[in-house]
Amino acid sequence: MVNLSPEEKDYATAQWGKVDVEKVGGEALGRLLVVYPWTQRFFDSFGDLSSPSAVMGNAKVKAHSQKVLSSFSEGLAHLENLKGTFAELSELHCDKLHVDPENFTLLGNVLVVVLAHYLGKGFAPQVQATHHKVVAAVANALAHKYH
Ligand code: HEG
Repeated sequence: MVNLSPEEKDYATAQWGKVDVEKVGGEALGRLLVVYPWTQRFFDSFGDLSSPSAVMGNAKVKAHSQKVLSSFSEGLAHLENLKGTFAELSELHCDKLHVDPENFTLLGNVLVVVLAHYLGKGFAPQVQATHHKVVAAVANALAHKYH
């Protein structure tokens, strides 16, 4: 369970409802691959990732980010049971994909940066704190089945 007050929960859900998930998601995954280039190793079937503009324009990156972000939204709808919601995905990322869970934290942080960009002046410190709690809780849930 996430340690969010009822106000923070309402707030996180409401804010997320306003976000253009397609845009924010594509931007976040693309930026993860540019800012932390070693994360590209999981996506060697994605084609051209040779420059920031290649990454940001890569159709497979965009398509994959939609999967990631819709699953993230699913998490926001189940803040009371994140571990259950992400149990299968946690197993998949551990057993099949071998993704180091540190990467969930990196993606969460990039996502918060992208949200800051979109929310502009609305990104008050308490808003930032709320979003950080949510991404940290999702990262934690995704790492839960690792062994
Ligand atoms: Mg993961 C597949 C969700 C972070 C690497 N990821 C997937 C899928 C979902 C998902 C829903 C599709 C699963 C399926 O096909 O059944 N990923 C997801 C979330 C988050 C996350 C919610 C964090 C918020 N993933 C993540 C990170 C990496 C990664 C940080 C690596 C740096 N994911 C990864 C890879 C695949 C998926 C390599 C398989 C991609 C493919 O080949 O289609």
